[in-house]
Amino acid sequence: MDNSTDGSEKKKVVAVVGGGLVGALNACFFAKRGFDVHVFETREDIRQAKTVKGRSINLALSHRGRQSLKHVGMEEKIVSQGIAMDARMIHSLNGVQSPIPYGKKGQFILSVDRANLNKELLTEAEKYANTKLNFEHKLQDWSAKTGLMTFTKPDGSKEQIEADLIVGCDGAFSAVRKQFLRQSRFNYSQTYIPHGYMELTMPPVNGEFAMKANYLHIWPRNTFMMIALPNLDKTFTCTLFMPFEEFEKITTGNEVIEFFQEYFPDAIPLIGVDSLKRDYFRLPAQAMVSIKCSPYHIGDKCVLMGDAAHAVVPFYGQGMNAGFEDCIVFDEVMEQFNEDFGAVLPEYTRVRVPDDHAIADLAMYNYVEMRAHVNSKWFLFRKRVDNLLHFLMPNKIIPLYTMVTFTRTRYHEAVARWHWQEKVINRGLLFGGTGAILGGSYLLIKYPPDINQLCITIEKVWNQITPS
Ligand code: FAD
Ligand code: EGU
Repeated sequence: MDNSTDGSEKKKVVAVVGGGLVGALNACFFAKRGFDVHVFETREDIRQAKTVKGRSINLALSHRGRQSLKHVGMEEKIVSQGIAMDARMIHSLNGVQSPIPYGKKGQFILSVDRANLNKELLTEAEKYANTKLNFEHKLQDWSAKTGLMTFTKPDGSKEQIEADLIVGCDGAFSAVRKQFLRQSRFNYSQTYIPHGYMELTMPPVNGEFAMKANYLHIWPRNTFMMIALPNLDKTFTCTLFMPFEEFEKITTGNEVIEFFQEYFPDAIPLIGVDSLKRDYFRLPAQAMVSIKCSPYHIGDKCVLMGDAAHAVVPFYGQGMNAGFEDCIVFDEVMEQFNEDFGAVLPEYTRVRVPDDHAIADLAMYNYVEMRAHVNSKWFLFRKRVDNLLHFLMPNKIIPLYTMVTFTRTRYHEAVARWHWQEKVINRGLLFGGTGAILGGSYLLIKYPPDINQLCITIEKVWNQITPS
């Protein structure tokens, strides 16, 4: 970059630690502002790697994530490589499948391939002349006083690098965050949930998707749950969630089949008996952790974003979306405070912490809720009641997942509004119920209704609560 024209000093150096989803996207945001951007990533370049190891194969991308991609001109490209999911498909134990739309026509979430998304974002970051990607650079330590970072390389050698701003996007087990733990007044909490997850692949049948493609398939069975998202190669990636204790109880191929026979019988022929017996033992179940901390910054030197700042359990499909939204929020604060890091960093912490903590709490709440009493009947019932209330009072009652998934309503405001709605609904049920019975009877006697009009209204309501 040539900054000599405006007479100001050299553009500042921003070190983005972590070239995962949030790090790669963030590099684009900083590069777009003209900073000298250096990305440091432990792994080799995944665009050249033969196999990409890592968490979860596909992810649900929704509005917040898309808006963020749009800021760097990547929305269209990523959306075109995703598969739209217009509804959930709820699988009952007896094999019946019931769709529950996410919203109106044209409201959908996308199933995207994690590795592909990461590759595209790295390639986009690299298009800026002022960006340099450094692979096989593992941050080992850094000094909060001087900002000097130490990286180790695969051959064991070390490299020391300085930057004006360090952006920690190095995931849930962040090395950047280690220095924060030594600061006074830094709050930190982490919780591992008793559940683990395991991914299983459902192959195509005669070259076609084994189940309906444009759905997020869900098998809700209280303690046990499975979900499946479609991939471009016409496979589904099924994710089985259950307590580690239960994972460990199953030790033979036949026990795997018996377990599926009891809880997910319709999935057995689709995954295939032999692959099921094999794949279950290929990798151990993976852990899930929820991490909250604050503040997100140290002075004018360092800031945390993405999972490094807030790992959430995946029970709202929002981890990446929230991390992507972090990038927009930071960019907005940068605009507001003229890229003055000393002012930007505290303001970013101030505005973002309440929202990230809110989504972490919501995801944990939904985990507890689903495990406690969500079977397929309850899931269908709750979503239909939500949709009915929204249909009757479209401006007053908006389902929580709608605010979370399809708007950029601040997460903490969505939670506050949800609490308010629940209050209104409960009062409505109490007073409205009694009032409706009394008032309704009076009106029915005084003004006998036109039976045809009544039937049309009842039919509309009925259509809302019963499956098509
Ligand atoms: P990561 O993706 O973890 O990337 C961190 C990067 O930093 C990695 O590349 C790593 O190699 C690198 N790194 C680590 N340490 C160092 C170091 N010391 N030096 C240099 N580099 C380092 N989110 C959604 O929005 N929708 C979903 O449907 C969804 N489903 C999920 C399902 C499961 C089972 C799980 C576990 C998570 C899911 N998530 C989902 C959450 C999502 O995966 C994360 O929120 C997202 O990956 C966070 O991105 P990140 O870049 O912050 O961290
Ligand atoms: C979990 C793991 C359905 C991908 C939460 C819904 C998820 C995803 C839901 C994973 C559920 C649960 C929502 C979306 C999404 C639902 C949501 C969960 C994607 C409340 C790859 N969740 N997920 N809620 O409403 O808002 O459909 O691993 F089963 S997308 Cl747990 Cl919208």
